[in-house]
Amino acid sequence: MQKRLSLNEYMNGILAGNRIILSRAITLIESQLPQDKPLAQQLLEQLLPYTGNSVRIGITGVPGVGKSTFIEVFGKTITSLNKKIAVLAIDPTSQLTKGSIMGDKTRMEELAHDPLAYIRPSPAGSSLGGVANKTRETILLCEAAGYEIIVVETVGVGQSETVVKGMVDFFLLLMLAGAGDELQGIKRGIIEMADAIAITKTDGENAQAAQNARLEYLHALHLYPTPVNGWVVPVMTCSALQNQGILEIWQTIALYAEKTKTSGFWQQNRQQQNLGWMYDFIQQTLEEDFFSDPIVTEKIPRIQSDILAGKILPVQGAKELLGSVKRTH
Ligand SMILES: Nc1nc2c(ncn2[C@@H]2O[C@H](COP(=O)(O)OP(=O)(O)OP(=O)(O)O)[C@@H](O)[C@H]2O)c(=O)[nH]1
Ligand SMILES: [Mg+2]
Repeated sequence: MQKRLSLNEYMNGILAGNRIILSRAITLIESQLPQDKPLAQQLLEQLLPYTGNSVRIGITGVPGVGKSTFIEVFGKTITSLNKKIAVLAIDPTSQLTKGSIMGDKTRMEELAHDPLAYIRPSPAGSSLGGVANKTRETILLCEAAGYEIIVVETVGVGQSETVVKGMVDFFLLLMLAGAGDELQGIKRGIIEMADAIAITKTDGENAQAAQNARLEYLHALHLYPTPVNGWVVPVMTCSALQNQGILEIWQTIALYAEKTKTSGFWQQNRQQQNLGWMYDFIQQTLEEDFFSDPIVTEKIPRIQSDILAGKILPVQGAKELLGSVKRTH
């Protein structure tokens, strides 16, 4: 294992925008080792005053829609405006998209070498929907390191969208045109979460289909109630390949930030997200403590087989396990 730095070394390195130290700090907070937790916690607490000053953007879309390619071009657009961008790519580690990180490394090659950009693939771990456990903390570290725009990439296949929506300011849904789609298997709830829809790969033969799709999605969006923040969700078209429409998407996000900061929605949303974070943390901690309890670990195999054999009711098994844990909280 890599040697840990001191609290001050992490602090100073991050505040100076040192990417190597930032990476090491993220590794520290992602660590499952109990002895790492106090230092990780202290670091986050001390960095808190330097956090919060970014635009946090979630980007989602079905596998292959073009997320990584989009983020590469989007990222270059941001850095060409002389702004710093961090990309947190969730590695889905699922059978569905195995090896996507390898692909992403090559797809975001140019951005990866940009001194104003930082790309961090995170292991999805076992947490809900494959969103890395520590993505929220990682966002804070990146903010302290001076990243003004933070992108969280998630694969649009499951519950991960809800989780990511709960940690970003703006949620961008990438879609394809002309897939003869009933909204392409994107669940209704995800459309509802979007702050903008971008139809990507609007180039070549796809161009006309994209315009049609745009109208279709606009129509579909009319069926939803207007969002509480008063923002009218735009449907945009873009091509990452031809670098078209990407700057406009950034401008739309910047406009959203401006409007919602003025109205107060931006701040309210972050407050609510912080409450959500607390409740998630409680849930996670209780669950982790429970399943790492030695008595639980010992009893689980027997109770499982009793349930499989129909000897006891699932609730009975659960009660026995729950009852055998010493409460420490
Ligand atoms: N024509 C065209 N092709 C594109 C565009 N953007 C991406 N592609 C192609 O679409 C394919 C998938 O792109 P990715 O960026 O890997 O898509 P992804 O959504 O990140 O995929 P996963 O990581 O597997 O979920 C690649 O072959 C890209 O070259 C575009 O704007 N136009
Ligand atoms: Mg990708």
